[in-house]
Amino acid sequence: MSSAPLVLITGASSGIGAACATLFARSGARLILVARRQERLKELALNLEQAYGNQPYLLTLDVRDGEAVRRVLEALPPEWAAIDILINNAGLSRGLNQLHTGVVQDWEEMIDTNLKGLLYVTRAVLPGMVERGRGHVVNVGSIAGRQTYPGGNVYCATKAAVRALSEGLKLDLLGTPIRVTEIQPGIVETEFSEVRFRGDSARAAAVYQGLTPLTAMDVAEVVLFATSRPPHVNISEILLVPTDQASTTLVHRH
Ligand code: NDP
Ligand code: 8X3
Repeated sequence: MSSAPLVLITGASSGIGAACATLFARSGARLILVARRQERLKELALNLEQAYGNQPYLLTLDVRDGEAVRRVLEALPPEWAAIDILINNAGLSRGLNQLHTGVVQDWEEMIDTNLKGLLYVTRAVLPGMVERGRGHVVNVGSIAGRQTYPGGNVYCATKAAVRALSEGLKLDLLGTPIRVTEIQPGIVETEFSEVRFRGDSARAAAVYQGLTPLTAMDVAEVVLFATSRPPHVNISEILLVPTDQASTTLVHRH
């Protein structure tokens, strides 16, 4: 890989994606940043420019729109087309309902974003990596993909699917130099719970109360580590949790 890898990050407008953008910019990478909120991306780009002289390429894109994803990524200017590292991070949860009281629209949103969105982006980027004989796909899964928790039903299912897809990618890419890593965080304090509880800040804050959660930077550091190993080393998966978290349901609150 060249000294300035080209890194595409989905969900870069907030949380783990924004932290990855910051760390990769600091490490000298060139960045393509994807999210729906253009203003957020512009604000981040300004910060990266001021801090590191980094000028990312911004894509205001909804990963659920498969046709748009294909069109926009196919039309990348040549100097932005040879993506070395794809970080499939865009994702969300909606609600914490029991399945039998679940909201179908919430299910659609989680499946369309966490699962189908990841597939659309990967399908658009991966052929170029295979053709060039280099590349690294990082999928942001979750502890929730390994262990379901009450009310997590569909969200956990999407993350279990991310796990299966990461494994499938590794199998399909065997014999190529392309690497595949799945990062599985536990509780990370980001906008995740605000989104899950649709702006109910008190309920969102309660998720992180009395424990020391991971920060988005903690996760980004692991992503940077996994993607900076020598070419013969593939970090297949990493589960990282706060010291205060033993499982999805067992958390120590002070
Ligand atoms: P945030 O809500 O802070 O960030 C989510 C990011 O995803 C935002 O940048 C958002 O941007 C983007 N996004 C959501 N939907 C779409 C879409 N349709 N198209 C493009 N971008 C989209 O949460 P996190 O940083 O915590 O979440 C990042 C990933 O980490 C998710 O996959 C999440 O499931 C996973 N994760 C989070 C954990 C946590 O505890 N926080 C733990 C384990 C995994 P915009 O709204 O501008 O489009
Ligand atoms: C996000 C972490 O435990 O809230 O994937 O599902 S959890």
